[in-house]
Amino acid sequence: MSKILSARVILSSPGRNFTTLKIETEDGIYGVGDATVNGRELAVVAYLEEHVIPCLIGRDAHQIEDIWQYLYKGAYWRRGPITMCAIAAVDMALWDIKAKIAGLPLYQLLGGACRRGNLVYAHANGEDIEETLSEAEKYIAMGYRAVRLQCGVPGLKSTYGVTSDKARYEPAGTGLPAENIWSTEKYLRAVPQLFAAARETLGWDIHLLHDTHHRLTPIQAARLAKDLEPYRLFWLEDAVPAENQENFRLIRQHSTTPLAVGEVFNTIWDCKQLIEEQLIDYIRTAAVHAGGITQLRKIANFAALYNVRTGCHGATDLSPVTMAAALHFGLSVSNFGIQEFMHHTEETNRVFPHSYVFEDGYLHPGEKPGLGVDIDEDLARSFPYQRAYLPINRLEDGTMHDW
Ligand code: GCO
Ligand code: MG
Repeated sequence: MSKILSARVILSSPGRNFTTLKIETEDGIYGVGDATVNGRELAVVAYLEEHVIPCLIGRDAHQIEDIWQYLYKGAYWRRGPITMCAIAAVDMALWDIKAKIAGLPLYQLLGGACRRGNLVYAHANGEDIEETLSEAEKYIAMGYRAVRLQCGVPGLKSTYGVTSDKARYEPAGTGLPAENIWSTEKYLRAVPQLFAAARETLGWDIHLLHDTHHRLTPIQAARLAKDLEPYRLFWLEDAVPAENQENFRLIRQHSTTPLAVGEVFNTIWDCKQLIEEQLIDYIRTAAVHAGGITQLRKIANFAALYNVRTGCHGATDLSPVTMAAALHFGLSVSNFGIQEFMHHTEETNRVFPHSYVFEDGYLHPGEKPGLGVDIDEDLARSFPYQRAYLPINRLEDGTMHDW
């Protein structure tokens, strides 16, 4: 028994906003969990402070599964990003505590390492093909074996995944949501040209990925997947919005380009049909948005039955705590696929000191007991929360579109 003595939420903005939960036990051990929902941070703060934390005090921190079920079933109002993110933060913090008590890095408790490290992919982007490929070459020179390519679209002022100042891609901004203009036709013409040039310049030894960011209809996505087939992508991500899981059937019928989806999913139910019908190849659910390590393990085990592999979301709005959770989880599951790795800012890394290390294209969680990531609360306080929103997207005629 290791009684939970207290829990608190730390909201800070070291380079961008992060919501972090810290749970302390009566033996003086603490664990941390990420609770960040980009653009809706305060909703999770209120959910945790008003509704979850009062129910945690006095419980046995070791009873991770029971506490998960208590928060999930006990709320009656199941699922959704805010609820599942709050549960996720508790779950991560409790695994951190359990592993610290055991004196082991978390992956050892989850079954031990299945491989030397987690293959990761970097983000290369540019205004045009040339710039994108020269960015990719920089990552390859750093040792990356997989790179996601996102490129400006001729005729569009901006698009998802492309920065104008060559800084780290960070879509959330202060002020009201920025408005972008989108044309699917222009995009569909540009992407195959990018990948044709990429294979010519970068060769075939590097894994290439692309994110469509939920912007196509099923038949448009089928066409893109087919057009990209000759370039042998590692995956095509979020080809269509996935509320309707059946949409992926049409893409599948037309192409062998591997498909990935799931960064906005909250539970195993969001991907049940996609996995069962083998409509996807990679499931991208993240510890923070899909109920923590406890539920990710269930999703991975279920996915393994259908040869679907993992590919956890790892954008910069997921804190180093989520990255650590993903790395321990990834190392311990047999059907690991790849891990997204966008570098956090210097400020973020200082507020969240961590033991994970990049080497030769792989990330390893390190050998520190627990998750191997901490939060410097004093430093966090020096970066106060700033309201920020993700952009919205409109078609050229003004129609609201998926961002
Ligand atoms: C990715 C994602 C991100 C999201 C971001 C939203 O593949 O990394 O699509 O870039 O847009 O996490 O908050
Ligand atoms: Mg994505």
